[in-house]
Amino acid sequence: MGFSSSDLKSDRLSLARTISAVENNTPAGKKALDETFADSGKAYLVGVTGAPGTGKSTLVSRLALWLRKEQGLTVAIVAIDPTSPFTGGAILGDRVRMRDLAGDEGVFIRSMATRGELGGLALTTAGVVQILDAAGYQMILIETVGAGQSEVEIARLAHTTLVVESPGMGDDIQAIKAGIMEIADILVLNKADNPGVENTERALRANLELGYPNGHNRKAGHSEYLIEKSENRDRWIPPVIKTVATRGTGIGELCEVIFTHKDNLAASGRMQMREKERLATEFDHQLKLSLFENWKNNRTPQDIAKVLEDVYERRCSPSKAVERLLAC
Ligand SMILES: Nc1nc2c(ncn2[C@@H]2O[C@H](COP(=O)(O)OP(=O)(O)OP(=O)(O)O)[C@@H](O)[C@H]2O)c(=O)[nH]1
Ligand SMILES: [Mg+2]
Repeated sequence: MGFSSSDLKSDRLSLARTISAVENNTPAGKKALDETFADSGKAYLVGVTGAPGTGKSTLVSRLALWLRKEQGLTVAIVAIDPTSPFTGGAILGDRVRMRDLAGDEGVFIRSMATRGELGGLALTTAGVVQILDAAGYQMILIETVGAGQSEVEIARLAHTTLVVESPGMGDDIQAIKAGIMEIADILVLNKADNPGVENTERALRANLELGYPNGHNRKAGHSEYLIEKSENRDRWIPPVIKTVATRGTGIGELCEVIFTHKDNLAASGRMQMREKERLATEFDHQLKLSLFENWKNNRTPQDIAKVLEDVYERRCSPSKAVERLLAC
């Protein structure tokens, strides 16, 4: 079975099947990744992360609508683990009706379950995104619930990462608590219709000022963003954009800032750098995976059980145990 990118473009069913094959890491999935690689690398990837219930799905749906209707771009949405107990995990925001997006050939929506398999979620997501990219989707929006290392890895996949925050959870900024502020290219303060928005905004800006003490205001169209002048090059400072995703307020401005960030990445040469880093990371993951699988295939479970027993009995440290196994 061949997996040409043109098949993926014309046939949504074959696209869905190929994505499943990639998710399940089947031989067909691997083949599809090899065969479509040359056609990928064209899409612009936007990561959307943040604490549960901050309105990520609603925001993603609005962004998709805006990019589709105002910019005429084709859009794919990848929602990772949309089964948050917080909201029951709808892929699309509840106010954005399915009919607004579904049935539109230019939009493809896919959810993925988190899995603990080796190689990890970031690698699987990279694969799925590559397939969508090769199928010709111009913008790919990736939603993850901010909960740790895997979000950071997925954010590295994206060109622009939005960290979504919302007011009304006390004075705590959830993104700071979750340790995901650092990965933000743009901070979205959603639910700006809720009380406490000024406090949250102030706290976010204060936190930013700590990280970027020499920021300078810049204007891009109607929106403001900041650049820190450093010796070698300008440093992008994450702007804070207020939105009410349920009503679609602030979405135009947010899209404008995403494109400003995109231009900034391209002009500064960081776009190419990010791409290279991303591919190098993927290469690294694949190398580790292959080496591990090859190695493990040449050992019997008994070999491994035997050294593990020594570890359990504390006769041998885990690293010594590995050394021993590698030597035999
Ligand atoms: N008042 C208000 N409610 C909003 C806004 N955006 C989203 N919501 C509501 O917040 C709830 C959660 O929205 P979701 O979009 O599912 O949030 P999420 O971050 O994707 O949630 P998880 O994927 O479960 O982490 C829903 O009931 C939305 O209608 C907003 O701007 N204002
Ligand atoms: Mg969601």
